Amino acid sequence: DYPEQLNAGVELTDAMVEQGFGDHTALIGNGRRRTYKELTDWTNRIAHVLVEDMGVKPGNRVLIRSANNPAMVACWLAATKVGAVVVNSMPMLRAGELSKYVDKAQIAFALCDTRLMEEMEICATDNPILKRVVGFDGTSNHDAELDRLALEKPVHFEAIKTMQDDVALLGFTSGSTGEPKATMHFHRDLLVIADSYAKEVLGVTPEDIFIGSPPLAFTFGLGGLAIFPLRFGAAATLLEVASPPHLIEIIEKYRATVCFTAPTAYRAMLRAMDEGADLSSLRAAVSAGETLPAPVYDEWIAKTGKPMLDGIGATEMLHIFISNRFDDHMPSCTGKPVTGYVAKVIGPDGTEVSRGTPGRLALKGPTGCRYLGGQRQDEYVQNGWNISGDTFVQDEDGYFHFSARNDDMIVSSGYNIAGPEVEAALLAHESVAECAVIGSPDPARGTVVEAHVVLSEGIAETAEQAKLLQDHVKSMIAPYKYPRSVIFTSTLPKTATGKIQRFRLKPGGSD
Ligand code: 3SK
Repeated sequence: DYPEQLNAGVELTDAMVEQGFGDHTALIGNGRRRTYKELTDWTNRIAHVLVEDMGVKPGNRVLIRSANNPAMVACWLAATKVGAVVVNSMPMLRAGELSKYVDKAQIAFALCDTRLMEEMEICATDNPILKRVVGFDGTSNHDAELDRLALEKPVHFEAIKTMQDDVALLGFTSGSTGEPKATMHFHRDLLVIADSYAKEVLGVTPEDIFIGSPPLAFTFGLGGLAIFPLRFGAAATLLEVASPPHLIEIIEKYRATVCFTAPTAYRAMLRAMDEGADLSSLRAAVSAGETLPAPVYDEWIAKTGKPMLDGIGATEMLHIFISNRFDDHMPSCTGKPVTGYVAKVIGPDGTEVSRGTPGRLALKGPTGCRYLGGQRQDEYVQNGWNISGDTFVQDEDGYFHFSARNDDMIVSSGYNIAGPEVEAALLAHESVAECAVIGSPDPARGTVVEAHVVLSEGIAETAEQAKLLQDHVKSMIAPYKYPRSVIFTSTLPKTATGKIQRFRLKPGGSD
């Protein structure tokens, strides 16, 4: 139960100070610690800038472009306090990708880390609807326009009295088509995920120190690295570079207790433990975003004595809705629904299938899918059930086991990559006649992006040509989406009507 009048930004800052957490560490990042009181004052100053200098009004969409750092969290909270609708974006996005966000969400304002301004400015030039872009200093040296303006503002701000079901966040997700879609989430939703999953499954306490790799622009990261710690008076450690070695170094340095990352990073942690790394401070290791291989789960228990908590969520549902528990877990199993959520497995006709039979996962709960603009809403929500893009099996005891994704999404090292988007980038190169992109199994990353390419006549199939195409993709779309494997071929498998049969390119996928 939440009051009708509710502002999630206020609940995660001012309300925490009022509850006595003012002197507790809230954020650690870029070599500094900030208490809840400092974070609250910081967000209030930025809120003044948003309203008084930028002219942001309740309901306006504000894009935030940054790597994970305290300044990004402060900007997000401040924009939430002024009743704006925040659109967080990944730092790697190119101008063309940002333009799609701006167009789809009708974004008029942007706050951008000055180190990432180049592509933002190209986007602003191409999109007159984006009327004001203000830079902030992600290193928190207060050396940018937003910081200079904020320093002159008072630390008190009368937050906008939003209602619990006012939209606070637009989470973008690229479906199988690579076309980004925005999912709307209310102020209430931002708190529900903490009060359900984080409380029930993780049992967060003010002594916890969170760490992890998912971008705050991905709702997995926003929940795990900002909302969950701030809701319970705990601390969040924010890493701009979250490569496994850095993650390990910072876990050791701050004695982090709760980690959110993907199996690839946990595998690196296991190897680091063999070399003497001390990760004993971790009491909770949450794995999501890609399938957790049983050997990683087994080895983690053997080395730490604690289970790795596998879970599944979706941007449409905001966060994790099925999870293992500390006292109820097994390998190759995603667990049971989080408190407040109900799940079932359905067949093609929408009715529940019998236990042990694979089918589509359907969910109901306190959060749910609301696509901006409504397109595809009827596909995702049917008869009040959210139909996820995953195939699951529910066993006789009620546990859910992942089988496969239903669409063309490739999940590589925790990143969701839409194959068609990579294909479009490849096809934009003059040397590419045809191509098909698939996910290919990889021992280190789980899956990698693999491009099957038919070259234009006269172009040689060389390693240099493959490298050229990889660089070309990196220059067009976020570099993590580039095909790590490029296979040249003279033809692609097709149906009689000429549709490329990607499944036939996958291992064991021939007829
Ligand atoms: O499982 C996922 O991919 C996910 C998506 C959004 C939020 C949280 C999670 C775990």
